[in-house]
Amino acid sequence: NRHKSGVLWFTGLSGSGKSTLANAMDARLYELGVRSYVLDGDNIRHGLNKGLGFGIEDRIEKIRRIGEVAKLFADSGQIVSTAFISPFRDDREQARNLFREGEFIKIFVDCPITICEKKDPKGLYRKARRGEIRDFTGIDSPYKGPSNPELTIETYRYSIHKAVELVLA
Ligand code: GGZ
Repeated sequence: NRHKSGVLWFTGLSGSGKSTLANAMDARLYELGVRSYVLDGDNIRHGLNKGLGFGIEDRIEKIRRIGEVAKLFADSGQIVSTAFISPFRDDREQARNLFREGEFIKIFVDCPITICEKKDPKGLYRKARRGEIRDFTGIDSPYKGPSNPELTIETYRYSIHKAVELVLA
């Protein structure tokens, strides 16, 4: 069962729904017989990116590594979904440059910060507002929205099911 390989590069704020959408997409691809894998904080932070934090230099290095690992997964014939804030354009473009035309699909997971902040499941926005966490994306660290995403999903408008269908299409 041969299929295309490549990367679905989800980018967006903390709490915008990147991991949720990437994991739902992964489940859908599995149903379709497509080999896929998700890279997100859960499987990357404590290993590959251990010791790297949220300052600008560290974020750049984290995204560089994720691009390289995503490339290996794509080389192995899989669709890899990456779910990291990846706040900077240059870093996302550097990742894109590792792939052939059409193999890198950047998906802007678009959710207003007011909504992300209202949900705040881990209480991180609250801590950032109080100054208990520094360099928090959208509060005191920048997020540069993509100017040329292949796709934008306004997650606050859609069910997860609908969002998955939009990505699949
Ligand atoms: C942003 C932070 C920070 C700071 C901890 N800034 O909602 P979450 O918890 O699960 O998603 C956020 C996650 C972001 O990690 P990434 O690897 O995606 O970021 S980046 O691509 O910019 O390197 C949040 C948590 O880590 N978190 N501190 N200061 N998010």
